[in-house]
This record gives sequence, structure tokens and C-alpha cells, in this order.
Amino acid sequence: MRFDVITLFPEFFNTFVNTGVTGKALRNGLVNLSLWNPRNYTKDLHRTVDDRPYGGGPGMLMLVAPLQATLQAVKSQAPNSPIAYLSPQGQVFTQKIAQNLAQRSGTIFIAGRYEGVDERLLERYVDEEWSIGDYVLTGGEIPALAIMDAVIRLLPGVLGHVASAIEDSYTDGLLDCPHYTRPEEIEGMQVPKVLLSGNHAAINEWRLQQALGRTWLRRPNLLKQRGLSPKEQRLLEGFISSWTLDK
Ligand code: 9D3
Repeated sequence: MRFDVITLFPEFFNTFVNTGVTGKALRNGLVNLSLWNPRNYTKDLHRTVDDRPYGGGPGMLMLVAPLQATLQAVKSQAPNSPIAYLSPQGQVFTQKIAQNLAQRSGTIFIAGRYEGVDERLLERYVDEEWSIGDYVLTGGEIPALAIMDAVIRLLPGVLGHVASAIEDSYTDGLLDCPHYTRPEEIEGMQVPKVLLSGNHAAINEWRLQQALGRTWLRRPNLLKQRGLSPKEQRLLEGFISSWTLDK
């Protein structure tokens, strides 16, 4: 898989390239990341990348010509990669979209800065537009990192254990269950007994029940989107009964 990111701030990506699971995937060649700075595709003395909006108002826009020249260079190296613009106006990025991107041979991201880019560049060149949620950032670099991170961890051979990926599929669309490590007691708080029992069927059932219960408490809309099997329904009812008694 290859990623190409068009950005005025390529340094943003240094930590990602060098650290942890993403760093390793890049070092192993499972993923290739090329960074393209439109400033290197300017033709004027001052290497101008921004200009004022027609109609006036605050802020600047990214100039079209440097972006066009950059895109031409990127497309010559990644002719089959769809072009994704990162913007607050995009469709909200989800795990399902991460799974789709993970099936591709590559994606080209345009990380905007300032107030964004000229609409005609979007019309002519951009295939899709993604947001990472309803809050205001200063540009598309962090969204590009978030999306690449979500996609790279789905690629075969990237996560240490195949189990991590399988595990995810059982609990797809649910919040995670609580986790515990040593010691067994902290300031009077005990690890739930079932986790010390060695009974793996009981442990898996407890974890699924906790995941269902926490999703019901904290993110009920996720449950509505997902639906429940009869077993999950029964486990959730059990959670709700004991939660109701606790209140
Ligand atoms: C006048 C309104 N503008 C500033 C408050 C709109 C605006 C322009 C550019 C708001 C944010 C940005 C920069 N953001 C992104 O490039 C971005 C983004 C985001 O801010 N939130 C969530 N997802 C994304 S993807 C790209």
C-alpha cells in the first residue's frame, strides 16, 4: 500500500514514520509514504502558496497552481490512487471507511491549511472528501495521520497477533470491556473474580457482556446501528438487571 500526502508541513509526519507499529510497517516496506510540499512546486521568487479569497473576508486560501503542479507529479507516481481531500465539510471517517481504504493499493491525501482550497480544484481533481469529526483543527495533517494510522493497523502482518484483528471483529461496533493487570488488589479494589478463574468461556462471555453494557450506557446509538444477536441480547439484559439493582 502507498500513501501520498500533499502538505505544506511534511515535518508533521516525522514521528509517525519513525515510531511504533506505523514506523515498523513503513520500515518493512508494507507501506510507503511519500510527502509532497506544494511550496516545492511554486514558480515565483517568494514561493507563494496562498492568496486572498474573492469576495473578501478573513483568512487565505491555498493557491491552485502549486497544488495542480504537485498533483501532476503525484499522479505520475500513483496513477491508480483516488484523491481524498481532508476538510471539515467531508463525510465523517469511520472504521468501515478505514476497512475500505485498507483494500486499496493507495490513497492520495490533500491536507489543507488556511481556510482551504479553491472550489474548482476540488471539482476537477478530488474524488472524495473526509472529515475526522465535528471540531475545528488548524489543517488536514492530523486527520491524514489519524486516517493512515487507522488503515495501516488493518493491513495483514502489521499487528503482532492475528488475534488482535479477529478479536476486533467479534466486538466490532462495541466499546471495549474493562481491563486489569497486576496487582490483584489496589487500594481495596479487586480484579473481577471471573478474570482469575481460568475459565475462558466464562471470561469471554463476561468481556462481551461488559462491552455490551458499556456501549449501552455510554454510546447507545452504536448499539442501534449494530443490532444484537439473541445471545448478545440476553447478555445485555443481564448487565442491565444488575446495573439497575446497583442504582
Ligand atoms: C471560518 C471557518 N473556518 C475556520 C474556523 C473553517 C475551517 C477551515 C479550515 C475550519 C478548519 C480548517 C482546518 N481543518 C481541516 O483542514 C480539517 C479538519 C477539521 O478541522 N476537523 C475535522 N476534520 C478535518 S479534516 C481537515
